[in-house]
Amino acid sequence: MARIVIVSNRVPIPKARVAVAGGLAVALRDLLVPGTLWFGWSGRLAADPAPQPALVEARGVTYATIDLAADAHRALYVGFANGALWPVLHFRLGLMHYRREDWLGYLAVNHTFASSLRQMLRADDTVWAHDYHLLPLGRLLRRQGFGGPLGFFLHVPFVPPSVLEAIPVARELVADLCAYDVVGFQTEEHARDFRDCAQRLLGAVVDGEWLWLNGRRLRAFADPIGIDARAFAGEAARAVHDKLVQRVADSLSGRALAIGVDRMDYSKGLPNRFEAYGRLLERHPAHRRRIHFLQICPRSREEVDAYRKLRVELDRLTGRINGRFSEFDWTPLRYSTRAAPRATLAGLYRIGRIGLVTPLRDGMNLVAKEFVAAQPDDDPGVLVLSRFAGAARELSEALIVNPFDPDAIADAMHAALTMPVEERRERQAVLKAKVFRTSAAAYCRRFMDALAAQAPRAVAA
Ligand code: GDG
Repeated sequence: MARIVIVSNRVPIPKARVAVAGGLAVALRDLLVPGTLWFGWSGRLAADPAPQPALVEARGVTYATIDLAADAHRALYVGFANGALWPVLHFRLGLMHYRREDWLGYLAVNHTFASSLRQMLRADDTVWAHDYHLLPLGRLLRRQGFGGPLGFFLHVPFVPPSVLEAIPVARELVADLCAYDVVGFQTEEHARDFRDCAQRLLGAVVDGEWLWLNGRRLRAFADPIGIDARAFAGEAARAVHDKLVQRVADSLSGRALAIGVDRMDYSKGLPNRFEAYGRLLERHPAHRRRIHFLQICPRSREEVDAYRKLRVELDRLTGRINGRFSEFDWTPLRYSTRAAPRATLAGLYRIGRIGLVTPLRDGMNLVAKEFVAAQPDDDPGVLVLSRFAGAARELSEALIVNPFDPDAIADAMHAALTMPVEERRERQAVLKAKVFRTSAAAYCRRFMDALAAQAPRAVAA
């Protein structure tokens, strides 16, 4: 069997004898069989990084990482990927800070990645690159003579041509994606937006999920990412005995728990969610003293200005809500910027009466799926889900809201708090079946099948 080579910005090297922890490593677990190679950045900065990757073996998988110079990392990560590309791909043109030197730095790091990886590649390898840090990698690998199957998966949304064109290198980015054989997106809407961009900016010919460009055919399709629902549900059931989960459960004193879990990111719609909670307490005073809202919100990308501003904004809103509604023995909003251990998180979801997932735009949003997987069947909680999360395409039995409308979120919270248990069970049964069906394993299998079906790569138009 051909070797699979995974490429991502960060590489989750497992610690000895510790189970795979989360994120991409969980999603790709089925591919982490002996012989697989995973390549990317070590997470370390070095004054003069060596081009040769450092190798670590764990359970037969080779993890190959390189260090980056501080200015290269700044241009790639802070400057272009998170300062320009992330806001554009989340429809936030006003937050885009494009600098030509960042774009050139982004290209340079992709070049370093390609050269360093190229030394390790065999002719029959299958390469699967991940996410918006690595759009040009496939083209650069081709330029260096790699001829094997090349796939790419975009974890974040894609945008229509009229939005993408705001970034001065829109054409280059679309051309870079077209260098792959298969490009996967979270939803059909994102895949269609990409095909539209390729048609309008490059003159590609679109035929269903296929694109013809310069005599080559590539496929751009939806492959929604899933979670390992069975394992997560088990973890959630066991975590009810977790000390911290028990302490939180005791502290509720019978009140309902509304829970939100998000990296602190402006795409997650946190200020609107906080405001919605204030509206709920204002418009439905009966819920006062009967609910706690716990927002877990680990800090993220603090090198980027917009993220620092968001933190100030959330501190202010928390103070305002608690100042206005608190009673001497009741604090309505608990807000933590520290990350919780994964098992604790699973247990907290399980005791949650409402899961609040209200991003303004999100590729998929795994928290929505984790919340569903964690719920007990007999007395399940209710998921309140933004229509602009990729997850809403699948999880239509959640209470779907427009996250730009705090009153609509407040209405959904009220509906969740007053929903009869029979209706909650019915919704949960359908949601759970979907989350178990669209698993991480199914996601990997679909992508690998698509990549295998693309061979032979070059077909005359
Ligand atoms: C990108 C796309 C897409 C969060 N806080 C803690 C914690 N988490 C975990 C969650 C979840 C993951 O992090 C977050 O995943 P999301 O999907 O919600 O969001 P992004 O980080 O923005 O991910 C997104 C995803 O890629 C996958 O393709 O769905 O649209 O933006 O698993 O549980 N985990 C722990 N402590 C925390 O405090 N342990």
